Parts: sequence; C-alpha cells; structure tokens
Amino acid sequence: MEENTKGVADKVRTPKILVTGACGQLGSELTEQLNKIYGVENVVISDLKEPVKKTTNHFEALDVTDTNRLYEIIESLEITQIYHLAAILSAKGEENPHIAWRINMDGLLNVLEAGRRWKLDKIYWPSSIAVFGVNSPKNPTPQNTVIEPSTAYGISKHAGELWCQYYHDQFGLDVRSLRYPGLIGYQGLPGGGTTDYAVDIFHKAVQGEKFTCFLSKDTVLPMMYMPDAIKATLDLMEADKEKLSVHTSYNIQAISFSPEEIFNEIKKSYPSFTTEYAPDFRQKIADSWPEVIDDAQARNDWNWEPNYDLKSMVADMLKNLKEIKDLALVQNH
Ligand code: NAD
Ligand code: AKB
Repeated sequence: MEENTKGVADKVRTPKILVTGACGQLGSELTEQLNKIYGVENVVISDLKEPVKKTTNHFEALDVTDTNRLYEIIESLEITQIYHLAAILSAKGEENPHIAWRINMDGLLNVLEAGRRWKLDKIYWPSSIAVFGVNSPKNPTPQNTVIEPSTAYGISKHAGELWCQYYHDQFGLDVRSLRYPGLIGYQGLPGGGTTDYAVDIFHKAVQGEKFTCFLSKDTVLPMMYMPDAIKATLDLMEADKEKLSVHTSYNIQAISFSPEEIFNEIKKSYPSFTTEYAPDFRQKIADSWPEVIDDAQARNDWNWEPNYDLKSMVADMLKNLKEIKDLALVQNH
C-alpha cells in the first residue's frame, strides 16, 4: 500500500476535526459541542447532502464510500481527527441489507485506512447495542459475552468493532468507540432506527396527535438522552489513552424503559395524550436486543456516569419541543 509521508502525529497540533454523517440526529448535536470546545473553524462537517439547518461550519459533500473524495478532504483541509457517524441504522438497514453493509463497512474501512495513512491523532466511531442478539444475556448484558447479531446493521457494527480493534492492535491507531443504546434528542428527526419510537412519541405528544407505537407496550430497551450520549463521547475522546482497556467498543447504560412506561411519564404533562400499539417487523429486532447494559468497564476506565433518568429526560424533552413549537407559531404569524 502506498504510504503518505506527511504524517505529523508525534507533534502536538490543534485538532482539525472532520465529522461524517454530521447532518444526522447525533451529528447535528455533537457538532455544536465540538464547535464550543475546538472552535467552529476547526470542525468540518460532511454528509451526503447540504445541512437543512443554517450552519457556520465548513461543509463538504461526502459519500463515505468514496475513498478518493475522503482522502482529498483529509489532505486539503489537514484533518487530524475524524468522528465517523455516517451509517444506515437498523430498521432502514433491513430494507436493503447489502446497501447497509456497504455503507457501514466500506465507510468505516475508508476512515480507518485514512487514519493509518495520514497518522490521524484520533478516530471516533459509534457502535450499538445492536451487536447483541437473542443468545446474549439480556439483563444485564455484559461487556464481553455471546455476540450474534441478527440484523445487517448489527452484523456491520460487530464487524466494525473488530476492525477498530485490528487497526488499534496492528497499526497503533487511536480509535475509540461506544455501543450506544437508543438515543433520544429533540433537535433532529429519527433516521430509521428501531429505538426511534422513543423520539417520535414526544413529537406526537407535543403536536397533540395520537401516537401509534411499532413496538409492543412492554418491550424494554436501553436508551439514553442525547446530552448524556454527547458527554460520554467527549469524555471517552478526552480520556487518558493508557486507561482504555476496551478497543472494540464500550458498553454504556443510562435508562431502560418500555413504550408504556415512557407514555405514562409523558401523560403526566399531556393528560389527553393517547397511544395505541401496532407492532411490526421492528418488534423482532427489538426482541433480540438487551434490556439493561452492564457498563462497569466504562465506569472503571473513564468514570462514565449518566446524568438523566426517565423523569428528568422526559421533562427536558417536552420543555424543549414545546419551546420549538411555540417559536414556530410566532414565526408563522
Ligand atoms: P442518522 O440516520 O440520523 O444520521 C446518519 C447520517 O449519515 C445522515 O445524515 C445520512 O445522510 C448520513 N449518511 C448516510 N449514508 C451516508 C453515506 N454513504 N455517506 C455520508 N453520509 C451518509 O443516524 P444517527 O442517529 O445520527 O446515528 C449516528 C451514528 O450513531 C451511526 O453510526 C449510528 O449507527 C450510531 N448510533 C445511533 C444510535 C441512535 O439511537 N441514534 C444508537 C446507536 C448507534
Ligand atoms: C437503531 O435502533 O437502529 C439505533 C441503535 C440502537 O443502534 N437506535
């Protein structure tokens, strides 16, 4: 393989960050925090298409499967770190498993290989609770256990974890990863996941609409409020490299609840809110996933601890979504 000799990994340098999949649910919120820490001029955002929201970040259109375009961006903008978020999620992935595999796998391999060639300082890549399958213990699911995912997405995340470990072990690449549970945020709209009912339910409540849930009322899944997911990501990326003992991906846990439990919590603020249950193909995916994650390793290695429980997350989500709705009403008048 042709080596790039411009690597400057041993010098201390100001991070110049590239975020892939930056217009998604996680990327749009993570970018805001990266801007605060590193300065907007040092955070380049990229995605398949232009951001819908106004942004002051430098934007590059990038399909992560396009190796040359990725290399061109890294070279020309002198990128030193990548947060590689672009992916096809579980439910969407089942509609076209080969496309999900290609985007998730080729994208990650391109980023890892770029990390090796350009001697990038750090790479962040999210894995998921989707790596676990029906044969993994459900409550709690240990860091190291049977891993037999049943979705194309889960298979790609499991293989991706092993590739991250491979690049770390073989090439000394500093690549860090978290197995996120379902993420819940108010800024972006859900992007094709099985846990996304827990985002959609808030929008329906605030809009005064009835909610139809595609999972059964008693399906317990691990979830996390977006501010906690961002805190975990940034804490892991700032952690002392020597303290990190997991080079596949860390388990992290925050809140586990069922659709009925979150519905009941929302109903305390919206008493007339109603939900019906109509499980579809996503039920089978959810049934194969953990209920509660054992995150002792993350707590030990880099002091992981979430801030939000179900009650405080629901209160904050409703407050923010109501503010967004009220602002839109004012702007439309
Ligand atoms: P999302 O679907 O909201 O965003 C993904 C982004 O990737 C989108 O903006 C999409 O346009 C972009 N994208 C898709 N294909 C691309 C390609 N070929 N090239 C470039 N960009 C492409 O997803 P998200 O919720 O923001 O998830 C971000 C990451 O976090 C993913 O890796 C996902 O697997 C992981 N994750 C998310 C959750 C969750 O609950 N949201 C849970 C576990 C892991
Ligand atoms: C999905 O449901 O696909 C994601 C995930 C848990 O990875 N939210």
